[in-house]
Amino acid sequence: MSLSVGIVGLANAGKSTLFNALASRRLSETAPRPFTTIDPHEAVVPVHDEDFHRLCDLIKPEKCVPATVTFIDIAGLVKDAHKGEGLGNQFLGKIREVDAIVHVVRAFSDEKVSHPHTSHPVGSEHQILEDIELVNLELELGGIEKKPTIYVLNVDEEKVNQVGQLTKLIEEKFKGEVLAIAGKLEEEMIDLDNVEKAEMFKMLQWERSGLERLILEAYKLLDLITFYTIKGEKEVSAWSLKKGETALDAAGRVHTDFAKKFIKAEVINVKSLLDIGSWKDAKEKGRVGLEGKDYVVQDKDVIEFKVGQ
Ligand SMILES: Nc1nc2c(ncn2[C@@H]2O[C@H](COP(=O)(O)OP(=O)(O)OP(=O)(O)O)[C@@H](O)[C@H]2O)c(=O)[nH]1
Ligand SMILES: [Mg+2]
Repeated sequence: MSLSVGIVGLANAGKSTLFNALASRRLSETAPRPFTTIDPHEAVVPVHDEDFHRLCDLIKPEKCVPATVTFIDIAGLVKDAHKGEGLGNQFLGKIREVDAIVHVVRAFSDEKVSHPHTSHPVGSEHQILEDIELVNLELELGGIEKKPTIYVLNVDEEKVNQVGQLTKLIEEKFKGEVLAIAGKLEEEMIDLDNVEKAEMFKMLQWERSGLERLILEAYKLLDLITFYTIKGEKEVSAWSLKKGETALDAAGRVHTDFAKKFIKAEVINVKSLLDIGSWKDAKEKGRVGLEGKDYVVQDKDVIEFKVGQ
């Protein structure tokens, strides 16, 4: 299971720009005209996870498979999309199936990029709130049930740390999480290597990229946790699970057969395993727990499933 997130918003809000940044590739065309995106695009994005990287470094398997989030970029919505205006309506079906919505809101100023309808100054609070209302109304009229939503304010880079008030207002008014992200800058950073990126973050006084914040927020919003499996020296994998789900659910996530033939799960927290240094030592020290199918999986558990024939 990869968590799926649909990117919605008005035409020209910067959806494809954000999508490309997430995908680290320019999969969707972006342009300063509305309706640049016609066909929906999907990108499977690995979840950044320090512990997972450390676990891979420790085990050194042939393959490391991170947990992923699938993002779907669709055509921009316009007023009366539910009546068939514009293109976005055709793809609302895609949004029906996703676990969460990222609602991109234009908050950057750029005269070259037209806004599809507003009579307010672009970048003003009025325009931003009106845009959100309009898109939410179209989603509702288009028959999309209310889903967990992250509002992404697509801001100019110097505003990323300066929209606290507006963030609060939107959170209260629309009951969703709000993140300010400089979409264009994040897209431009696709071309930088990790050292250059780190320098850039330092200069901008960012702790982490907006994209990482976005994925973490999606995890939080959907109440997800991560667990890890180690398959001999072959494969270390990270998986997502809903908080409160059991060892049996986790087994089913890895393999339907694992759930059917589940006997026991050997479990250790990743930090303990990293401290101890090897599975064998951890077992000898009695630090690996033996759990039944009802065990509630904890965030960052490393699990070895014991299954029957
Ligand atoms: N200055 C500035 N321009 C941006 C930003 N984000 C996107 N743009 C520009 O705005 C234009 C529209 O961006 P897109 O990502 O194509 O917008 P979209 O929401 O996918 O648009 P449609 O597919 O037409 O609905 C492009 O020219 C982008 O380069 C930003 O943060 N700042
Ligand atoms: Mg687009």
